[in-house]
Amino acid sequence: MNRQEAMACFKSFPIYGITAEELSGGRSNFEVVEAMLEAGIRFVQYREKTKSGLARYDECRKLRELTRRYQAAFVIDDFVDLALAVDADGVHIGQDDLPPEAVRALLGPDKVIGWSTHEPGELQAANALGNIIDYVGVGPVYATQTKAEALPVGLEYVKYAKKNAALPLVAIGGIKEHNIQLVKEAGAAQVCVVSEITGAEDIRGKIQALARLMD
Ligand code: TZP
Ligand code: MG
Repeated sequence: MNRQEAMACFKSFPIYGITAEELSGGRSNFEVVEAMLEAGIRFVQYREKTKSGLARYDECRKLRELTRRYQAAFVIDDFVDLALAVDADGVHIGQDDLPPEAVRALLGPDKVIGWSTHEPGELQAANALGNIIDYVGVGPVYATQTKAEALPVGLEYVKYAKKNAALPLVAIGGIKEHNIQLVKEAGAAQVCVVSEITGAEDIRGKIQALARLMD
């Protein structure tokens, strides 16, 4: 799929999926992503900070094939080389990764780039990048064990981003069934829920419940 089709996937379902194998109750990333896709998620990010390059490559080749079968977009956190090697649809990068301009130069014009932002200055920087990136991450909205070192930015920043972002946004961080509606009301049309999904006994049921609350 091309960049435009990948962003159509981003917008087509309110929940954005991210892997977290260590928070998946003993299930593999493959099993969890398959359940995400069956429940309707159409944009999946592979986030794996600690496995070897080879283990990541083997896993992503399988996930690429799986996501393609469901016509879902597949992006990779941090590793531009891995994204190119498995023909992923793009990458997600943070403020401390390669700069977006450098990533765009490596990926070419037809892949998606998402960029994490945590405060108004970073959002303004994202706006100034114009067509280099495709969407911004906004968070962590609430404190989260999944990224314990990151300070929560609260709903105020979601509201600021909704008002000021020139690009689509996805809110992330500590979002769960009991608070997702507040995040929606703050202006997020897309929400990323990690551990509440990967750790759910019934992943499909959890995603459907979350999606209903975003209606
Ligand atoms: N970036 C900001 S918060 C976060 C990332 C990757 C993790 C969110 O995980 P959870 O389990 O939904 O709080
Ligand atoms: Mg990163």
